[in-house]
Amino acid sequence: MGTTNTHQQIAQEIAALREVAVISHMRPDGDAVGSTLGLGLALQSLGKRIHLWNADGAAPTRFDFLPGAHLITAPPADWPAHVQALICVDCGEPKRLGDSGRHLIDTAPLSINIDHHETNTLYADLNLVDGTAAACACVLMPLLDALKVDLSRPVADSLYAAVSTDTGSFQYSSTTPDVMRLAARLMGTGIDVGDINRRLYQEQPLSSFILQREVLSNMVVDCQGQVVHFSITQARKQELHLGLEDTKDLVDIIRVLRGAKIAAIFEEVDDGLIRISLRSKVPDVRVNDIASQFGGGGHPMAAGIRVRGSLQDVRSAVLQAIDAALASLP
Ligand SMILES: [Mn+2]
Repeated sequence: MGTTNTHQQIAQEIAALREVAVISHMRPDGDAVGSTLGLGLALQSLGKRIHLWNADGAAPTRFDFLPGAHLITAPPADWPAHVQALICVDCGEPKRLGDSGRHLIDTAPLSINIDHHETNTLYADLNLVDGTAAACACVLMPLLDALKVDLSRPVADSLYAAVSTDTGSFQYSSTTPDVMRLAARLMGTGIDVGDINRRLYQEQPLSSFILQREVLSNMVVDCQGQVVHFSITQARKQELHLGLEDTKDLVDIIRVLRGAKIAAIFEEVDDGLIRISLRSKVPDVRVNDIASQFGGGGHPMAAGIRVRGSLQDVRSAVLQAIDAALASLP
């Protein structure tokens, strides 16, 4: 386990490299994709050769419009000898890189971890982690400054999408004055914020409506309205012709219920693997503490778990832990 380095130290190391790979966590969200592209394109503008990877082998369709999104591929099985470093973005622990990514981090000549997960395990040779930052892109920005990157519109597009998505369109309490100053600075490059927001939030495929209908019909309100949750089996997803990407932001549909403190989604992924998304709406209930009881992690207000077991068993165990957390509230 490493320690945290400064922006200047990391910038100095990166400045000396000619060819680097950037990888994010699997099932990438806007911050993962935006940070990958923002950093990648910035390094490219400094004359470096870049490789952009994630375990899914592409950016999710909804981020297709970001400049450079098509450059993202699956990581190779073995470390390419000519690449000098692996930079991980928005990834709290190696297993979230996927199997090849986890292997590559051990074989890369230099690994650099740039992240904002409070639970980050400082798994790389060099680590730049700020657990209080609203998005990984917020940690990247001072690094790009230290590298003397000339902020271009493509870089600003990506970083803006990253910050916007990780702050729930600047709605979460992580939206500090510094976040708004960063957003203003990105907007100052001339990016089209109206267009980015339309593409991010107002272009949903029909499958997402089918899923929303399913969620609204089957959500469960528990604990005198303090908990709202929804479960979906593998079989039901197949009946509805839903893909992996479709089930991403389900928890955001139910978390807006008035009076709910915790929202949870229980999704059967495959062969007895259950994925759980947890959201808290009150700072007193830290869902990353609940997630860590089941081997998961994340942020105090947003966390996740992947665990083996039956949907029923896993759900009742997690709901019990949520119950206990709520019962311990003052
Ligand atoms: Mn993030």
